[in-house]
Amino acid sequence: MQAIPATLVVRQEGDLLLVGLNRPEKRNAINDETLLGLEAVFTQVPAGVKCAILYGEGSHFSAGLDLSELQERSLVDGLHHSRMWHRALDRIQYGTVPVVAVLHGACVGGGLELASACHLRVAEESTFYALPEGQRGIFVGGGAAVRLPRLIGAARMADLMFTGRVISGEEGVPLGFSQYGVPDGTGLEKARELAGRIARNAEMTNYALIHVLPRIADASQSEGLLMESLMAAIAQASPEAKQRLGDFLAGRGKKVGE
Ligand code: 1HE
Repeated sequence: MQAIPATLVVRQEGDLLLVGLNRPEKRNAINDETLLGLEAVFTQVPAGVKCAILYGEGSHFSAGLDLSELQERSLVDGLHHSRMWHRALDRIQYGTVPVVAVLHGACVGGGLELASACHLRVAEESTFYALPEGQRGIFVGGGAAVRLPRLIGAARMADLMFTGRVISGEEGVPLGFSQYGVPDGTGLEKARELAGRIARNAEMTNYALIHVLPRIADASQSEGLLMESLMAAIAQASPEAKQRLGDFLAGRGKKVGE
């Protein structure tokens, strides 16, 4: 198993796992070592962890792909490299725990691709989104062509790449880049609050949201509806669901919004 490189910091806080990109002097540009480290971290999430938070040390979330490693690559190497990104980011999207990303400063190129593989995004005001691939003469390769249109729409993604447009953290909330916009310096606190709520969900609910909901979104209507029924039947039959429903009916459960 790949060791955790110094370009990542990983620590457990109770049932939360905090994973920090830790290459601030290079604006958390993601080199192969960091990417393989992320794959390893999300492949071996310790037992007892119920939710993870991904953030960036320093003044930016991530400046994307480490461009210094790109120049030397052949066509075939480029293909394998992109597939390596897909494999690593799939470990995040389809792993064992929901992942909340905390964004600030640059969230560009591969940094935006990484954020898109997480399940929730909290953006501080300083956040800015861009896909400089368009200006660098390359194309996205870390899954953005699939994941980003589902968040912001294909036309908006194309605009970012055609024109080099930069979207601010605040603008990004209604556009779907993030679900939460927060003042600078408060992203981790908000993520901890959200992760704490997520960690209290029934395990089967979180599993369904990570693994089943995105597959339903990819499926035809009739297949999607069948998958929904199967998942609904499995979830409602679990002892945890029966307990939670019973608690509510006995007046012990929380009301909506509590
Ligand atoms: C880097 C990278 C990088 C910074 N690869 N080294 N991403 C980009 O095209 C974004 C390129 N970066 C920037 O536009 C700026 O660095 C930022 C706006 C993010 C930050 O600006 P600033 O003024 O805070 O930092 P800086 O002075 O530009 O950079 C500090 C150092 O980080 C400097 O190195 P130094 O040795 O001269 O100190 C930079 O070279 C280095 N650095 N960004 C390598 N990206 C799976 S495919 C995905 C394809 C992509 O992601 S393409 C988009 C790449």
